[in-house]
Amino acid sequence: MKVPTDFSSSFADTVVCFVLSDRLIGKTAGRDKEQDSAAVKDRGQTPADFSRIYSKDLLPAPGGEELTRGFLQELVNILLGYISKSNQRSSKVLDFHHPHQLKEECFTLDLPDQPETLEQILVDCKDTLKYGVRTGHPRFLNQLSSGLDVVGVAGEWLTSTANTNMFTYEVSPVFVLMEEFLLRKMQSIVGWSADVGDGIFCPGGTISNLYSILVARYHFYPEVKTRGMGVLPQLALFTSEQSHYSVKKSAAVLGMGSENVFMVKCDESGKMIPAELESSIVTAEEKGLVPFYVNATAGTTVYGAFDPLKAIADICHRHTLWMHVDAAWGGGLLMSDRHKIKLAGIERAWSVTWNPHKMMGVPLQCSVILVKKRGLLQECNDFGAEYLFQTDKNYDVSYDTGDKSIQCGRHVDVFKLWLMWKAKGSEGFGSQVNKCLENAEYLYDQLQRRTDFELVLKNKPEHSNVCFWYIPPRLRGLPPGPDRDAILHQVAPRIKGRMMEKGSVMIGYQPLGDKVNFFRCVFSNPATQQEDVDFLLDEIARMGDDL
Ligand code: ABU
Repeated sequence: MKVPTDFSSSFADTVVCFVLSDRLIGKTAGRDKEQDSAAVKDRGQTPADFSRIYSKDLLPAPGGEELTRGFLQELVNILLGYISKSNQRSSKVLDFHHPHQLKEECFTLDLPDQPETLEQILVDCKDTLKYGVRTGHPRFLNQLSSGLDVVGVAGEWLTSTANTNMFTYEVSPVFVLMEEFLLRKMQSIVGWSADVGDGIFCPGGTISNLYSILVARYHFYPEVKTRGMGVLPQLALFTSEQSHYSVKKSAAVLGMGSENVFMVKCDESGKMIPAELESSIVTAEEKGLVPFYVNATAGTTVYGAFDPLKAIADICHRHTLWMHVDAAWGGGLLMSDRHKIKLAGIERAWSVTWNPHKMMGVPLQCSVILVKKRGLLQECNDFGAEYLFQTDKNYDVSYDTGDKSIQCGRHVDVFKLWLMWKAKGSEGFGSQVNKCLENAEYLYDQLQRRTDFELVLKNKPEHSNVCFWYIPPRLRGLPPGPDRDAILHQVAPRIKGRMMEKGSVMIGYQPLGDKVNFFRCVFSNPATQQEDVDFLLDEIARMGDDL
């Protein structure tokens, strides 16, 4: 929404106008004018009129403290309104618009040559939230990462305020120490002894998995760093057919070729079959390839399956292969005394991916690669840029950990996790995980009882993923087969589309193997309750009754 621009004056050459900004309050979604006025009175403050104030009037402008405070307080009000609404079930999960509608009717994406007022900037902030998706809403069940943790938000805001870079202790002393501490804590939870282990925070699970392949290759073939792939044999990697696509993508990125990733068969619940891994290794060798890396998944993306880590570790040990565990999704279960048994054997991995931004509800992004062999990340990736990693600094330069990374500049992802961990304790994270899995069990029980739904997997879910079909009335009498499947394939996307347009709930769907489109419900949001599960099933039935 565009606020008319008044370029006639700015704060610097006008009288400070400490009256409530009618234009801002009247023209934005969410709270109404009376609510905002009342909130202002409650605080005993009078906000600035931002219609003639520009960013240049804020700090570091001389005397800009009051305006900066007023501006940030307005922003806090906007965020608070958003957070409150996100927790109200009467609010929509999203206010869906097609891309052309958003561009033409809701938003001006054009960037101006002249500065716009802070009133406009605050309206833009409100509108950005208004037309986005409320991933913290209790009925957002679409993605593995969800939730809206207030302490996590505080951590992210503080991180941006500090606006620093993780590459050196020199510019990030506290965050570098926090990262080292958190990595060791997570290594000990994985089950590694204190004297081994290394790691780094990464921009997401795909990059963490890429690191695992990078260090594995370097471990076996350190010459690759300087001489390239031409001096290496044709390498083979192994992962299950239900694992994340990032393994293939990484093999492509790293010059090994996605076709040299062997997709190992899974059982009906989505777990890698160890005997199939063994025979894939033999097949690769017969083809003249050299196996070096196995990815086992702890919590597959669709079914939430846990590969048999001990059996896979035995095979890796026998063949001297690097064992990685992609626990991006399942790693959070390590925080739960009730559920960590599902990852038994992870301590035998040589590297582990674990995304606190998934099951632990930390704001995106927060992903970690843990590597058992200390120093390997540094050896594999360092180039010792002399302008950054000087060796003659006035402190212990082993804390300049940035050269372990394939990035130069690196965002501070650790602080929000550290702060949330302080605020919840390990037990708090454990309870959060338990609650999500209880929701999954409740959904599974409801699906078993209802005749209008069919479970994709008959067994109780191991993780918080529950996969199912809705069967519309006209399909209920039809025998299974291609005719029924052709119609059923269209049901989930059509119901999802209707639910998005209504804004009532969001849930994912996909086909998998020979199975036509089915819903995948995942719980990682601590706000979700059993009443939301009931609502989900009833809403799907309402939306799909005529299909
Ligand atoms: N990196 C996997 C995320 C997939 C999902 O949220 O559904």
